[in-house]
Amino acid sequence: MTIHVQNAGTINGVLNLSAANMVGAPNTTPEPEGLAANDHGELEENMDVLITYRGNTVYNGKLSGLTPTTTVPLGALYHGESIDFTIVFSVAGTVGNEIQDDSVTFDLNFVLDQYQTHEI
Ligand SMILES: [Ca+2]
Repeated sequence: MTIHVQNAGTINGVLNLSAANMVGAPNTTPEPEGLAANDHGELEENMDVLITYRGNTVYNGKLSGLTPTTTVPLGALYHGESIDFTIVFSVAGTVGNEIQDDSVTFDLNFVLDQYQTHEI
């Protein structure tokens, strides 16, 4: 997905990302899962996330690794600037039945902190 962000203010900033309210659900279990007895929704543990900002990879890991306390520093967002950046969600072909019909919901939180001389 492409996300458009804009610093409509008059001060340069540094944009940070975190996730919150992540809830996975098993829903139905249409076919046996290796851990069917413990099916708790394994999608977030098996979904890969690649976040690229200004051509730089700023996060490359599991969706479950994005937590309210895991701040991903995206980078500078200068006053008056607007940019698009991408988040790619994917699941490796090696993942088995454990994610069938699983779902996950979450929020993405963006925080723009005022520019500090040492950060940009
Ligand atoms: Ca499951």
